[in-house]
Amino acid sequence: MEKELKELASDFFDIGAIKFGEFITKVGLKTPVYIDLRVLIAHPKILQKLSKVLWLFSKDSTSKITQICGVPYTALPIASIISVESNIPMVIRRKEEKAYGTKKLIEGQFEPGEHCVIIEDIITSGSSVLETVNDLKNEGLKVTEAFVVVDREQGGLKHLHDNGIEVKSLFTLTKLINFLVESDKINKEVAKQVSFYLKSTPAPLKISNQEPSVDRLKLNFATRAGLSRNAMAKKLFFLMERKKTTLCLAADLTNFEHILELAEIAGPHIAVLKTHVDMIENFSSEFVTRLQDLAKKFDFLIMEDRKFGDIGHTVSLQYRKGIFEIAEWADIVTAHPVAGKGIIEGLKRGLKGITEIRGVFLVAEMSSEGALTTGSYISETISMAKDSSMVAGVVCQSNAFSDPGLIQLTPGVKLSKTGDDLGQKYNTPEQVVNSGADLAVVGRGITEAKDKLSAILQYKEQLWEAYKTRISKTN
Ligand code: S5P
Repeated sequence: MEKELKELASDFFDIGAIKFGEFITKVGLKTPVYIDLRVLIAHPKILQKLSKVLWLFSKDSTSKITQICGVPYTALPIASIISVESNIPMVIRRKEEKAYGTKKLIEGQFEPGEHCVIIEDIITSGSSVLETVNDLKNEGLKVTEAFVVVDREQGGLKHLHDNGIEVKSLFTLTKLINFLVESDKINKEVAKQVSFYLKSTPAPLKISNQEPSVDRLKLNFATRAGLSRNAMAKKLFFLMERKKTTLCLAADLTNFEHILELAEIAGPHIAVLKTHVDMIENFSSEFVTRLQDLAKKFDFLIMEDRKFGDIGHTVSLQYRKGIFEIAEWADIVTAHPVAGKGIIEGLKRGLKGITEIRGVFLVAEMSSEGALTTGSYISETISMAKDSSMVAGVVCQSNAFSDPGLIQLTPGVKLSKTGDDLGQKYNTPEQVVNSGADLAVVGRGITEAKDKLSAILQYKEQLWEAYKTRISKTN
C-alpha cells in the first residue's frame, strides 16, 4: 500500500490538490498548507485509484458494512465510486439547512440497524463527520467507522474517537508531507513549517448548530442544566439532581381524590406528576389548587400529558381555554409535532400573559406496538425540539438525540416486562435509562401495586442507580 500512497501523494501535488502558502480553513484557522480534494473530479483516474485504496480499509471492518455515506460534497464522488465498485448501497445526508417538514434529511433506502461507514476527504476538527454521524444515527443507522483520505492531526481523530467513531485514514498530514519531500515535490524547509504549525494548532470542535460535542448520557444533570437553553429543562435537571429522583408518576386515575392521595404518598420521591385531566370524572378547579399545593410542598412539577396535535390556532385555545385551562397550572405539557412547528407557536401564544416558567415535551416516538412514529418522523421531531427554546425535552424510547440540554422522557416502564392487552410495551428501569431516558414514566407499575409506597421507592431507586451507573461509565 505504501507504493500506492506515495504515488497518490505526488498526484495530489501535481493536480494542485495540496498547496503551500497561507490559507484559512473552513473552521477559521490560519494554515501554511491547504488541501482541496475537490479538484479530483477533474481527474477521474486518480479519483478511481484513491477510492480503491481507501476501500481497502473495509477488509478490517469489525462489522459488515451495508451502507456507505460520503460527507458532502468532496467525498461524494469517492463514496459513489466505492458504492458502484463494491455494490454496496449509498446514502446521502443533505447539507442544506434542516428545514423541517417536507424534506428527508437522509436520502437512500435502508433499514434501522444497518451498519453505515462514513467516507470523508479530510478531517480537521472532525465536526463535519460528527454532524453526519448524528443525523445517520437519528435515522437508526449504526455508525462506528469513518474512512478518511487525510487526517490533519489537529484533534479530529480524538474528538471522533470520544464520540464512538474510529477513524482510519490513508494519510496523516505529516505522512503526506514526508512523501512529498521524498518525491522532491517540496523542500524540507516547507515541511518543517507545516509540522511546526501542526504541533502548535489543535482545531476546536465546531458544529454548525452549536451543539456541544459531548455524550449527554455521560453528563450529570447539573452540568446539563448549564447546557440547556430552556428554562423548564434547567429547572427540572436541578430538581432531579436535588431530589435524587428521575421518576415521573403517571397518575392515570379517574377520581381526583385518588390522584391527590397518591400524590401525598409519592410527592417526596418523584420529580414530576403526570396527569391526563380529560380522564378525571370529577375535575374541578379545586383539584388543580390542591395538586399545586402538594407540588409546592413536596417539590415536584406537574405535567399535563395532553399530547396536543392540532394546528397552532386550535392548540393555543385548547391550551389556554376550555374547562381545563391547562396553561394556567401545568408546568409542562406534551405535544405531537405532527402538525408542524405552528403547534409550538400556538402553545407560545396560549401562554400570553402567563409569567411562570413553562415547557413542552415533543413526542418523537411512542411506546406502543405498531406506533407510526418511526424513521424521519423521529429525526424531524428532534430537529424541531432543538430549534425551539420552548421545548424542554423529547418523549422517546431510544437514545435518539445528542443535545445534552434536552431531557429524554421515556414511558413504558415496568419491573416486569410484559405489555398490556392494548399494545403498550414495557422495559425495565435499567433498560430505559441505558436507552437514554433521563426521566422515566411509571403508571400502572405504581397505581396498581398493592403497596404503593414500596413500589414508588423501588422504581425511584432502580432508576437513580441506573442513572448513576450511566454517568460513571467512562466509555
Ligand atoms: O409513547 C407513550 C407516551 C406516553 S406520554 N406511551 C405512553 O404510555 N405514554 C403515557 O405514559 C401514557 O399516556 C400513560 O399515561 C403513561 C404510561 O402508563 P403505564 O400505566 O403504561 O405505565
